[in-house]
Amino acid sequence: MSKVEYKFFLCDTDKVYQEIGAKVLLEDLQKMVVIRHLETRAESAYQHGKVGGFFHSSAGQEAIATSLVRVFGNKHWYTTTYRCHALAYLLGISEKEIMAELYGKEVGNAKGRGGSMHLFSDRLLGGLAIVGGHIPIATGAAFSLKYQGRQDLVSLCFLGDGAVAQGAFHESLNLASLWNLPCVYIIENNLWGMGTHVSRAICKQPIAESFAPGYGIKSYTLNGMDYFNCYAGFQHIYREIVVEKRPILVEVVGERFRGHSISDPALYRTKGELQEAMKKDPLLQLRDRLIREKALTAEEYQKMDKEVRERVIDVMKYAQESLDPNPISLEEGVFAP
Ligand SMILES: Cc1ncc(C[n+]2csc(CCOP(=O)(O)OP(=O)(O)O)c2C)c(N)n1
Repeated sequence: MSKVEYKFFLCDTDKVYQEIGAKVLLEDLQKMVVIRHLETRAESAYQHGKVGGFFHSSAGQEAIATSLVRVFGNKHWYTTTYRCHALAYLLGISEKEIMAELYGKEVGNAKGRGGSMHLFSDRLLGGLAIVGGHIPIATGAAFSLKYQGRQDLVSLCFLGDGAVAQGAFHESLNLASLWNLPCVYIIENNLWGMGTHVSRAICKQPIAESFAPGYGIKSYTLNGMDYFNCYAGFQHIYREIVVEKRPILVEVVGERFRGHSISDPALYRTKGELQEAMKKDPLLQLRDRLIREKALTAEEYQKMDKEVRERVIDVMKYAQESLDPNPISLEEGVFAP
């Protein structure tokens, strides 16, 4: 595999730190800890047969959605893939609602019908499981915003590197450029599409930098392991899109720490490669920075981590004890023209 030279968005991390401030950074660190614990615990529940269907962890990628939602807030349209727990949580779906959905319970986010891959909210159009299938949906959301004259809002579309090989990606970029649609396409390049390395699936890299010029749109590449780089890049992108009202292609380079899904032991990656990736853990990097700045002590972090872990265990208990959907309601909410 040849090494790709990424030109990450240039930012002065010290300045970004000062601008965001320790209070907000501590909040975001805590959110990343919640996401990590929610997914770690849910994986163990899955292994104990309590959670069914598919399950995709975002461990290692938490800084991306966390910084983006911090910058954009929750008033825009969001669309994402099956790897959707983090975004759903960040957009306000409670830990209880998420866990109960994974357990298939009536009090779950989609009344137990959607499972791990289909979380949603009034702003999150989904958790959608067809690779690339959601990109035209996000593009349509951007079209509707433009049509309705909502100058203040944009559509934010998360996708994986594997989805770049889908026709829907290219069709969407073409129309978004042609019609000046306010859509940010965020490719979370975690280096793998299931067990296939990105270099064996996508003809040209860096992805955003290579493909955006063909559609006449701007691109940015961000370091997904670095909360500050993501924050600074997304802030720049937000300021740009509300003025220029043109689509933007973003590639955020990171690495997932777990297999593609729970059933994938990730044998295509050596232990050494994984260890190298985990040394760059975005959550621990943010923690260490806050400790260096004396905004947090190691003891305070441990206490917070323990509190979150215990709360997530309580949430599992809640999910376990909640009612299954009543079989009589099986056909409710089913759209059949
Ligand atoms: C149209 C379609 N083809 C194949 C699949 C099976 N599939 C599920 S995830 C996946 C890999 C996608 O990789 P990527 O887009 O890089 O996202 P990541 O899982 O890394 O977040 C594939 C091929 C699918 N869900 N939909």
